[in-house]
Amino acid sequence: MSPGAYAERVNGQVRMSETYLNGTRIYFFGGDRELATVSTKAKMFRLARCGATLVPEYNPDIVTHIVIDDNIVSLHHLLENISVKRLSKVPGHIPILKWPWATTDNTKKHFRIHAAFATRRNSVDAIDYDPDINPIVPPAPKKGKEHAAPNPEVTNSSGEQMVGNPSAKSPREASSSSSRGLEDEEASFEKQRVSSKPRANSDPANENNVGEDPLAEFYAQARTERDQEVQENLGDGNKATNLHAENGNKSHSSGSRFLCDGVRTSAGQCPNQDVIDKLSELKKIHEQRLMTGDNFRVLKYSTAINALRAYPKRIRSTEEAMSLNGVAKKTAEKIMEIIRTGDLQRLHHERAVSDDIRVIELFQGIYGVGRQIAHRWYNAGCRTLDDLREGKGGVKLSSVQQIGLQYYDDINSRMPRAEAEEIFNKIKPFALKIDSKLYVDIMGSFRRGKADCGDIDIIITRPTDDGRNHSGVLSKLLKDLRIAGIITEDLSIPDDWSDLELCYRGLCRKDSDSRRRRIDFLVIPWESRGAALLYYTGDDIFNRSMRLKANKMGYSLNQKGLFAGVVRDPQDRTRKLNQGTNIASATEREIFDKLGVPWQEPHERVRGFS
Ligand code: DCT
Ligand code: MG
Repeated sequence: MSPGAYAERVNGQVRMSETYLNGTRIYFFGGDRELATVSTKAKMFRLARCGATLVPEYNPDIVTHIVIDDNIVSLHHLLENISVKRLSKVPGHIPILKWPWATTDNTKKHFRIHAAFATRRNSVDAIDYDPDINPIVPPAPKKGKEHAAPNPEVTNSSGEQMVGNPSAKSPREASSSSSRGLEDEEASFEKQRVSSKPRANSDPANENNVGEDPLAEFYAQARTERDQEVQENLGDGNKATNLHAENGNKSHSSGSRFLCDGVRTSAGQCPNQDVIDKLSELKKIHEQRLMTGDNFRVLKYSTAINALRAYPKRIRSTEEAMSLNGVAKKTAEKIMEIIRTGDLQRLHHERAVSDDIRVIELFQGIYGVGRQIAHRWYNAGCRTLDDLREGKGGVKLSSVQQIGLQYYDDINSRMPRAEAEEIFNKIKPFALKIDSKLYVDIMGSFRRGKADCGDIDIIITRPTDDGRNHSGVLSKLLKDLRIAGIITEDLSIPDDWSDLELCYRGLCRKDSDSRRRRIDFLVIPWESRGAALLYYTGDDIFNRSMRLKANKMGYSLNQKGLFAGVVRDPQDRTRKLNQGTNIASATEREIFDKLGVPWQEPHERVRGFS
């Protein structure tokens, strides 16, 4: 939903709880244009709760105030959004204010210090200066003397890969915001939410926001909206998809269908795959941008890509493209350009101006290198893999990154299915020799029947009916496989080898003449084997849909099981206040059943196209 549409919706629906913005007609710009982020929605919601009327589109004859999310929006960004060439073209009676202005009942008092752009402070003075209530503000520092405050969002390294840690991800995963755990997607969403909170007291003028999130009460509403939209994109909704639900959905939830509910009717390539490929590239470019501010584009293209994936026919017109969820006019025009010409000029332009992006992507192909590290190396002057090898600009690689660099091509190429099978067939007897009761199987794309595999995902567990378990098995197995020359390098090893739940990542090879291949061992407790099998089989989009459906039904699904009654901390949704009750985990089938999802064999669980 666009911010404008959300503004309209909020105007009609929100119950006013405070009145200090009564009579204002606010145009809010949170940096997003076609798809309103949770943060934007929450802020609009709050404005309306405090009495403001939200103006869906900037119109100087209507708007009384412009409020921007000052953490995200630059001057250029705002002007582009309101289609105005220069700031001076915004009439002087419309103050442009930073978000914190709206959060306290100080609206008149603080006009001047909340002015988003220094050059407009005077005009704001002219309209609203009231010596009784306007505080004396020290003059702005002279040009050249201003010290930029450190920006924690730029320097913050939380997005960086943890190298040599069990949670380190493959380069492929490192480049995506989602990570392996079913829980992680929500966690990453929530982290974004937390990081998008106004920083407590980040603005000295905002004396009332110390230590609390003024938006906390609005997130639940915004999250519900987000979930509805995600579901519309993942499920059949009102729009056509190439899915069908085999049995009527026995869902105890909203009665709508989820992507996981039906088997794909037409196997093979998506009819708009060429469009998806081009939009994916464009999305990747925006993801890689050094500066923040393009998040809304990333979201816009993600939504369009999801909608296209689920669309059963070749798109034929701009109108048809616009009928897809989340596809607005500009994106629809891009879709038609690709369909008509097989190309997208915008992509050429972006590639040309974005050499940094190409280099950063190249560096992210090194195992253990995330976006932040790649940026740091770029900023140190490195442009090629050889620059890194030579330590240009003082760049130093960790031992894992050195392995990633040494086997760059091997790690970044996919192996034929037969090779994965051959390697697995060598490994399995070593495991059974250690303990003949072990359950050892190959998961991921291999189990889904794909013709090529990015890595080998091996799951290990053991029944406990004889009073024994698989503690210590993995370290023995790896030792044997190293001696046999199958495991060649370790990338990330567990902390405590005796745990019943472990994750190991490394490199292996079929024989001494073969390429290195990525391999993961996932050791799991016997009782959670069904949930683990389900999760590690994927594909990731199918998993996401299962999890979303579970959430809608009030459950929580992860690789350990399906849980009922999980309570999350409302302030930090990544934190569970209790673990809930495990209601299904031993077999895949019981999880399907509890969720009312028709049983599907692994090869039928393909939802993505790549
Ligand atoms: N997975 C997931 N979400 C992710 C990543 C992984 O649900 N973001 C699950 C589904 C597949 C499984 O983990 C194994 O992951 P990968 O090996 O990364 O994927 P794959 O499907 O096996 O594909 P590839 O052939 O590229 O390894
Ligand atoms: Mg895999």
